[in-house]
Amino acid sequence: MSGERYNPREMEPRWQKVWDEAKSFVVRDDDAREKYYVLEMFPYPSGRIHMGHVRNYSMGDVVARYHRARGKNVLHPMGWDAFGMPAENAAMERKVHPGAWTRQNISAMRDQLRSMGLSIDWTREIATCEPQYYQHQQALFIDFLEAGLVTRKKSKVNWDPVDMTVLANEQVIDGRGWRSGALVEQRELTQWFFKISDFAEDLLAGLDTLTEWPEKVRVMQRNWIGKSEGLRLQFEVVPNEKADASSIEVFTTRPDTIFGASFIALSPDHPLTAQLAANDPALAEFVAECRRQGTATEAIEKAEKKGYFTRIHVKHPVKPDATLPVYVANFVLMEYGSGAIFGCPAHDQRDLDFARKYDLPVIPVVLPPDADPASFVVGHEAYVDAGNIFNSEFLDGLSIDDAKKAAAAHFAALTVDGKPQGKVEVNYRLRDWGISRQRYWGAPIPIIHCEVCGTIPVPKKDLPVVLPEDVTFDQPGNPLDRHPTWKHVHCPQCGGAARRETDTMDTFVDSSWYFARFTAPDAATPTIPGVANAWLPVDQYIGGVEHAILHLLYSRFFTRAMKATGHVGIDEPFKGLFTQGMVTHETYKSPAGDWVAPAEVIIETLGEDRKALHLHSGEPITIGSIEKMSKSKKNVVDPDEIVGSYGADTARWFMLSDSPPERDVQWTEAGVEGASRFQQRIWRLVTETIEITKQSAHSVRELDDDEAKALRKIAHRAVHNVSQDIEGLRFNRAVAQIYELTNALVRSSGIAAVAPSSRLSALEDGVARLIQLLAPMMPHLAETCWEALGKSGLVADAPWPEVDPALLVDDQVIMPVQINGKRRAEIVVAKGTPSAEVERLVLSLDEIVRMLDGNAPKKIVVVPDRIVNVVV
Ligand code: ANZ
Ligand code: ZN
Repeated sequence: MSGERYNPREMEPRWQKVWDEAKSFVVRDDDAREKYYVLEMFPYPSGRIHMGHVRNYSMGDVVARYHRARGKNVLHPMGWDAFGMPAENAAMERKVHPGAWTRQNISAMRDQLRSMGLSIDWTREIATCEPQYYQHQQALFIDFLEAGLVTRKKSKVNWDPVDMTVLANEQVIDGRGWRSGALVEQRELTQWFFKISDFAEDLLAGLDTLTEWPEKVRVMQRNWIGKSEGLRLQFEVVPNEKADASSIEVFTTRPDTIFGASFIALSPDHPLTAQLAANDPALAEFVAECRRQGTATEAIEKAEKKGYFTRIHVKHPVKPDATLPVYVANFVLMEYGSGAIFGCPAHDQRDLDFARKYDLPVIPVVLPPDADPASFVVGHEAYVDAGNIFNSEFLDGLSIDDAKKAAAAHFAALTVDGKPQGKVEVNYRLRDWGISRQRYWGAPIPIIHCEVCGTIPVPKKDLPVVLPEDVTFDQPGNPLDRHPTWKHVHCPQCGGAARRETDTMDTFVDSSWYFARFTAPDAATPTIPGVANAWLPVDQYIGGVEHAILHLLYSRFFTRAMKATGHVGIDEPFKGLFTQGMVTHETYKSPAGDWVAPAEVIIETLGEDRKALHLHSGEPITIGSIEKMSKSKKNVVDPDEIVGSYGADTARWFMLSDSPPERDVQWTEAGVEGASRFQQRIWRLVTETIEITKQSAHSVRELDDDEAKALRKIAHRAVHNVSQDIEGLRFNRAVAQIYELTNALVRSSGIAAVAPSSRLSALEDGVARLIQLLAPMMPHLAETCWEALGKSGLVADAPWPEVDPALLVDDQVIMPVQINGKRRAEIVVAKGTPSAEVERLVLSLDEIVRMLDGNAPKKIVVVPDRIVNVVV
């Protein structure tokens, strides 16, 4: 066997079959061992896996295999986020049914994932596009509706004119549809909403409990929820002919700046704006222009600040003789606060831009620390930081926080129009979640519209509401709506003619509870609460940071809503969250300026110089920057090809080894080759160890010599460190530890061959440990080695190696020896060696003897276990 190369192409499928037949990764609920649930974000079945998947699932698999070896009952499932637009686009472009396209992709990607040797319980596989899954989502919808967590309301929506569907605000990027790139329009539609805003405070408070989440994700969620505490403040309108309102209510978080107010601005959608526009065509035109700009928050924030002066005024609430002009402004949202603001240009950048444009006063009222009140002015930048209030009469000298309180108290005691002038209020940026989509390939919303009875939920016994198969995609719009029969039904309440809801659910709904479904994938109800509660929360969730806001927030909402409706007993779905970095690659361009795929490029290396040529034409290729792998730049490598030529273990190893998992990793040919060589090195070490064992079968084993003892220490330390690194998800460091152990073992295998009697057993033990440490990362190679070493059973089933704590203690220390402050030598001594002994050793060192030249040193200072200073 020695000398033969390890052949992953032969061994990998073999072990996959063995694991399958042994049902190694099938997990049971009634297992008494401690549970551990590890989950990677499930993939969209686009057709092929990419390197980002390889990285993501390799990490998850290390965690899963490690915890199994630690004796836990590990749930590690896989499924498909299978609804969504691309399937419908394929239907339109290629005349293939979305279901057929999706299922075919799932089958291809399942094969690819299986070829990676992932320790997944495939008996729990789910696809969100199957009625077996979405019928339970429909049941959840009905339960949420009955619990008051769903509403139907008319609302202005972002309409994607190309995809012909409603988009969530988050799906509008720079005023364009996230998928189509089309300019988004505003439309008013009746939509279904999940009342996520009911949970705003709870979702915010819950973030504090998620201590195993990256801080940056918690910050993003906190900002998204956007809690602000402020004041609703009434401004009395100066009597005029135009408006019949006698007061305007604004929402402000900065009542402390009230003495710096210089204008009022209304939203274009404010009722007073509408009233004024009725008699003011120029204003009406301004409002129309604002509407074209879009409702997406991002669009509003980026647009140039514009306003229209209504020619009405309000009384200044704290300067008796002053008034403030009232504008309509494009940056004031109707959906937030009261749809009106007061502007304080000195301390708000938006207000400042606006004031400069319309020549309004800029009155500073917050004085920066150390600034001189007589000379402080605001130029092009608003002052938004801390300071003390000035120019503000009864607020002068107070801190911002104290002034907020004082202003709130002041206005609470006054009245305008019979209402308190100021009322404290908490606002959230978080809006309700509109889930209606005018698409075919999604879960039908289980509702029936009856002219007599209204909107009636489909009775649960009639679930699932299944998508019809016979649909056409030859025109834009919703195929469900134009299907000849599907929507015509009888009302479940009165039996009269009625109409099915033809909207389907946002695909984010599908992914908001799949982690719970995995705990009972075949149950007749959405979950079996007892089972779900035993498995949940997910102990470690791993995925891309692009899902840091929406998917995670929706899942957190769903878990709360499922708790409210009795489906789970927990609040937070994911105890630990890890967001991995991306996979990058160099980019290549042909002389004509076209992107060239890495597979078509030959790199020639000459010293530091690298030259690229086209594989077929031999044309010179320009090597460009390193970018995230993407089809558009063609800088992708196909996992299938890598697995085909190097094997899955090599791909997995490289994905784990090269950078910290939260950072980007650059895919390089050299890196993969290094990983592949390492694989052969391990195999050589194993076969050589077996060889030595055979040859010394008859020699008597003696006690460990020093070399053997040192090797055992290295091996035990490696087990200890790799365990800690895997638990801390520092895979690259775990890999580095394994390299170190391998080097040590290779070194001593040479020595053991010469002196097997006192060293062989330490070598054998070290090699066995090495294989176990490798098993979560290179599982196929590890099984092959385990078998060759004559170990019983599968390494996948073997318990994680124990560490002897005695072998972890460092009982020797290296002490540097300095002469007159310069390091000249070092000594190795047992820990805790007394100073007198250390002195004796130092004075016998060759270097020291030479430098003292027969003289006695002036002084020797020994810092025990640390350092020795000799003064001459
Ligand atoms: C006066 C003021 C002075 C403000 C100042 C800020 C700074 P957050 O923290 O996000 O809640 N605002 C209120 N309603 C708004 C709306 N519907 N559309 C656009 N802006 C609105 O922001 C609250 C602040 O945003 C409020 O405090 C208000 O401006 C503005 F030096 O009031 B402020
Ligand atoms: Zn009816």
